[in-house]
Amino acid sequence: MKKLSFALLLVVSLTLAACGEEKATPAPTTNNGAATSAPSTGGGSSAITIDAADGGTLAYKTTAVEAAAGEVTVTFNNPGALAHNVVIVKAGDEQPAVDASMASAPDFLPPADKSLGHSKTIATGASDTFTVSLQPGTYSFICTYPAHYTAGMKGTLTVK
Ligand SMILES: [Cu+2]
Repeated sequence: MKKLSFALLLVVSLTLAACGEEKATPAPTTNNGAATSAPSTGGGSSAITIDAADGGTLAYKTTAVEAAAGEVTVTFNNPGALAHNVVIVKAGDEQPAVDASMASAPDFLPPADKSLGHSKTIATGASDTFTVSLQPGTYSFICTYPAHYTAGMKGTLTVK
């Protein structure tokens, strides 16, 4: 009898969910997109994707992204017409990373002590994946190719 009423309840709630667009259900976690990639390394791992803007725009299409603390796999896609990169820094550390990148033509990437991790500088149509280990906090992802950060090529990475 108990089993029967449970089954009935299940059917009723499924029916409600199917036709009612129930708003009471908790929001799905934001890293559902990671489910298809990479075997789990035992908690605290997540995968994010950052896309550059199309054409000659000095911006990212992705302007804000969240990740779980720990090892974060970052996939960077560049559909734009210009070379771009993704450099992860703590919020506030953007300009020193940009300044330190100017000397390293043609890729214009910062030295190891000026960023927490970065992609390669990639041309139009290319993608690159890298990993970075992050504590909870607020980070910026920026393009250190000359003039791109100044023009607004930056986004926010929130790690929880
Ligand atoms: Cu750029």
